[in-house]
Amino acid sequence: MRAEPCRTEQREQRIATCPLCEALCGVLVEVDGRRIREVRGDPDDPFSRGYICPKAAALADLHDDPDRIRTPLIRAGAEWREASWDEALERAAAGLDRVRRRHGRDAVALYYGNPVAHNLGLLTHGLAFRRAFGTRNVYSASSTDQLPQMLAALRMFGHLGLIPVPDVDRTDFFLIMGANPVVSNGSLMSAPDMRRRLGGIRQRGGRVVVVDPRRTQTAAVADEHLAIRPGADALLLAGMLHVIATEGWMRLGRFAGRVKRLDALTAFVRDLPPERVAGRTGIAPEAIRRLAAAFAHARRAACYGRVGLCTQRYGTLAAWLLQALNLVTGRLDEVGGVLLPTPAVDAVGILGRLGWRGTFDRWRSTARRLPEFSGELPVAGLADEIEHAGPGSVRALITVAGNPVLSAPNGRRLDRALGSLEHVVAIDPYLNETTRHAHVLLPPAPPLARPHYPLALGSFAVRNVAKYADAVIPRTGEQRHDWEILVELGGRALAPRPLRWLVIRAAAALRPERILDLLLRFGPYRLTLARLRAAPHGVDLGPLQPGRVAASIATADGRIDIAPEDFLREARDKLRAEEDRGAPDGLVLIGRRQLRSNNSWMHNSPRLVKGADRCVLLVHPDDAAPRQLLDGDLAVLESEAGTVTVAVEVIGAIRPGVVSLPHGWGHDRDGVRLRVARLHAGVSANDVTSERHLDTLSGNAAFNGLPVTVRRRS
Ligand SMILES: Nc1nc2c(c(=O)[nH]1)N[C@H]1C(S)=C(S)[C@@H](COP(=O)(O)OP(=O)(O)OC[C@H]3O[C@@H](n4cnc5c(=O)[nH]c(N)nc54)[C@H](O)[C@@H]3O)O[C@H]1N2
Ligand SMILES: Nc1nc2c(c(=O)[nH]1)N[C@H]1C(S)=C(S)[C@@H](COP(=O)(O)OP(=O)(O)OC[C@H]3O[C@@H](n4cnc5c(=O)[nH]c(N)nc54)[C@H](O)[C@@H]3O)O[C@H]1N2
Ligand code: SF4
Ligand SMILES: [Mo]
Repeated sequence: MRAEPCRTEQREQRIATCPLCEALCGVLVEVDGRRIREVRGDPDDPFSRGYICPKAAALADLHDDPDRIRTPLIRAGAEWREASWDEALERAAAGLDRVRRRHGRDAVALYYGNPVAHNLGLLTHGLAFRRAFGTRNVYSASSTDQLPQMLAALRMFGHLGLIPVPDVDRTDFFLIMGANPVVSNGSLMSAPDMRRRLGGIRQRGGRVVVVDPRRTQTAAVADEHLAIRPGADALLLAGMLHVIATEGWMRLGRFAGRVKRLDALTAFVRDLPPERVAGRTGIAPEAIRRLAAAFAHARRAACYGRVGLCTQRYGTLAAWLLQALNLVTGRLDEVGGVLLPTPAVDAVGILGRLGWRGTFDRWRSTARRLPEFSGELPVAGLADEIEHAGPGSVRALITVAGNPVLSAPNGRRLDRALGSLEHVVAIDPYLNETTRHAHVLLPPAPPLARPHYPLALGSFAVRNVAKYADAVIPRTGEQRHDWEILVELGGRALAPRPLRWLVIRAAAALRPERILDLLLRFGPYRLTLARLRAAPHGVDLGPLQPGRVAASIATADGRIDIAPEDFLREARDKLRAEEDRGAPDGLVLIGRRQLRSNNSWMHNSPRLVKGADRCVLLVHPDDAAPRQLLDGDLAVLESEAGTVTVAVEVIGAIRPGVVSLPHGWGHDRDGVRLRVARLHAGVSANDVTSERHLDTLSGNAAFNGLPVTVRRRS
């Protein structure tokens, strides 16, 4: 924020950015002393222009939530007691030190959750913290999310952060696969007010096509909806590429001469015509041909995929073929296609220049042999790493802004495994399903108490904008920022005793704002923090520029690999067999997001959870009838991994054979201190998802397309 001139009574208005999701909406926060009175959209924000979603107002609930933990807690048995920062940090560090000495470095695991991406201090200090522990057991929400897109980027472009964003405001044909941005507000595509932007495409005479097993809120405002069978996106894309290759519609545009192994790709798709993939995809051959032609011939077109595309068995193959489609139709790096932003701090570019372009499969996890990526392991294997109890097993865990008990596949099993650990430290503002297993809970200052700059997400925004906000209500002397906790904890646990305070002081002197200022100065616009402070609504840096992808290709030979060997092998060995399998004969489960919910952690906001319970299973009438299920009935949803009992909503807007349950619910476990959320507990979708049902290449969780049964609860 920067003090605004307008001042009414005690109230003051501060300008900030909502830190809850990737849309980066500008907000005006009215404060009264240390209280938040109101949060509104900032009409002068050049990016969001006043748009906010209902979650912004809930920032006030978050700030004032009596259940938000304000003092460090130490657990003794089932009891918690408040402790000073010094005692809690000392206890937390001593336990980590003990486990490291007894069982080695890898015995301490780290888990970084989704809010890390929205937290400046965790971004500036989190990587060093992780490095300092030197453990191979690093986990994050990435392996329940975008890992397939990262791996495809690494293999094709040589850098796992090189994920181009759709140029929504200038495209004429927007193909959306496995994403529901009208509800999620966009991901790896920061674009506030998606409804307006999609409307803009249609007003320009363009088309929006959504590929999704459910007729989502995004599909409802699109020109066409193709209700694909879950898990078949790679085959659909292969069918489209077949048409484009055989019709001779391929054009590489600026990448002609810089693409290798195109013949291998065309050879692969040659015998996957629409007629062959129609059965498994559930999409008629004529519709696939029509889609391929429309995409190839539109003046400007962009294909975009997200969580639904990634979290399936062939997520990496789908992410690869999606980018191949953009590339062979000349959409990559062109206006109205998919482009790379030029953010004021080019985090992806800086990491690349420092040699950190990402790695894959340098080692495998001990128990499950899941592949490493960029020093991390897939979280689907974490329970096994704890439970195998042999050499190298995990004995301690640090969670930072994560709730894997509700967010990782087979959370029930992980829940049990966490209970067996010798030492757990949680850096989190809530005592929830995961952090209840902590021995020490270290609560950070709330979001509006910290400065905000989208260090990571600027690289995925649909327009170049720079925006910095100071803390709306600065933290008190008693509160600690996340990054300060990392510095103190890391220093105490790892630095040799005589050097400890020196290390901590030196690291603490590198404040996130100072680092940011430096990065801005060396950035493409030579900005400074002072300059951004003087323009609190944000600085518009213009539309995305073509040519950035071409300039950023980081492969050894400078060429794009359009048919990476290991992808092609997997596609030949497994995906082809899939195509012959046809439709699954029973029901399959998919997930969904909800506007008034944010993964697992906003359900303690009274204004967000009010109204009808939202944790319901969507079932098509054709599937409900034979099971004698009526709207509102309780059903037992069961998979190989587990069972939940949940109310059903019978609805036509989902493909027959598919049922949908949102994740992030299930707040009625013992020891959870979320009084509002408990009243709207719901069930956890991840008590049903399986830690064995993974993307075959990357080990990413395959939440979607999981075989399940549904029966009426007797
Ligand atoms: N079935 C199913 N499961 C899914 C998904 C799905 O689509 N279906 N989606 C997956 C995806 S995409 C994601 S990203 C993951 C998310 O998975 P996670 O990141 O593990 O979980 P979140 O629900 O985001 O929990 C965030 C945690 O951070 C805490 N927190 C919030 N803000 C801060 C902060 O500023 N500092 C600190 N220290 N803590 C904070 C909250 O209290 C909460 O405990 O879930 C995944 N799980
Ligand atoms: N309100 C709200 N906003 C959020 C979040 C939230 O929890 N609530 N979470 C944030 C996070 S962490 C993320 S990563 C983003 C995610 O952003 P999105 O990817 O837009 O999120 P989802 O709504 O999960 O969309 C996934 C879609 O994929 C569909 N789907 C499922 N299986 C398949 C399949 O096999 N093929 C295809 N083609 N589609 C399939 C689902 O029906 C669903 O509509 O949202 C972010 N924004
Ligand atoms: S869409 Fe909602 S949650 Fe996301 S940044 Fe905007 S106001 Fe915040
Ligand atoms: Mo996510």
